[in-house]
Amino acid sequence: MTSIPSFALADRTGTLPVVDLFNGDADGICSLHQLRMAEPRAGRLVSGVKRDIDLFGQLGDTNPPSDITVLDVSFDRNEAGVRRALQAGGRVRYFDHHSARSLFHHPRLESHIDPSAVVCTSLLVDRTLAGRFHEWAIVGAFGDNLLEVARSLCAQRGLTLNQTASLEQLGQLLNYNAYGEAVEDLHFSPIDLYRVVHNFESPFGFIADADEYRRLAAGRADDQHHLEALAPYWRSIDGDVYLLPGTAWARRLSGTLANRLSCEEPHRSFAVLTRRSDGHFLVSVRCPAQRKSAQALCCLYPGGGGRHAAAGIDRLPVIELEQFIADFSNHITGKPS
Ligand SMILES: [Mn+2]
Repeated sequence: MTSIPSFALADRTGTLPVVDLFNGDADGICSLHQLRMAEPRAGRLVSGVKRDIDLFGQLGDTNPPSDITVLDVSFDRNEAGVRRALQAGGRVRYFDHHSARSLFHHPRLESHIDPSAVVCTSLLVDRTLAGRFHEWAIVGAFGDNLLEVARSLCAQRGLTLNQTASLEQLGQLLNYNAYGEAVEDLHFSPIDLYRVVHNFESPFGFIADADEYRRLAAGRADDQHHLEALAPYWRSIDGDVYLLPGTAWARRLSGTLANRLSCEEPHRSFAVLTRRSDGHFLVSVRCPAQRKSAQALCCLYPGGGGRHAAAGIDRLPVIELEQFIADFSNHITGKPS
């Protein structure tokens, strides 16, 4: 295994405390890993589950001016935090691929933001570093499900099909680790996982030597066993509704289950309802692209939204379950819109 020699070097700016905020998924971890291999700095790490993107919120209000790097969380959701950090006299470096309508200019704000559908944050960092740790950028792209992009980068680099499959699997496993309602649901806190990843200059070294890699693979296989016994709560010709229990494995798999069902039967619609810790439901809906939109259905409910083929509802009250199923049924049997 190849270890990074040392990352406890002096902060380049010399004066400001260093803070790194990163999404807890594969893309966030692979972005920070590349950046800190190129520019080693020891600082405070801030992260969370994949859906926890309000990372400035974790910093609190009474911080000294800091040198803050932000990776793979929406600028729009963190704009206020960026402004606060700059007003306090700090500096902010921002890498992301989500929409940033509120982006502004400031002499101490450096942004690398590109919402194009063929990039992810790991690839933006890769661009800045001129491809120095390209294989880790590819892992991040696989984690963000940019399969075609990542596979063609592997081919350009001359990786074998086996190596390509290994990087794909690693991206998926790092990404799988980020799903849950809270960090307690995850196998590893994203900060701990990042610290392990950061010992490996090559992803192939991590795959070969990291115990965490094996534990993630085993954990995912274990979680997926639960799905074998799972039957739909409600069925019809055009689609099914699944109810998952309020357990950690269900919260880890709920997003990927909906994707998998619609991949297996692309002509049908699916709703996956997972019990939240407050007893209500988190809902994921997938509809065939040529039929009625998942988004239109979810938008009937408060906290609902998403895209045409994939949408969700943050919190569906338990007492609305039967109404939701009736709406789902009407929606998917309706004529194509
Ligand atoms: Mn991303």
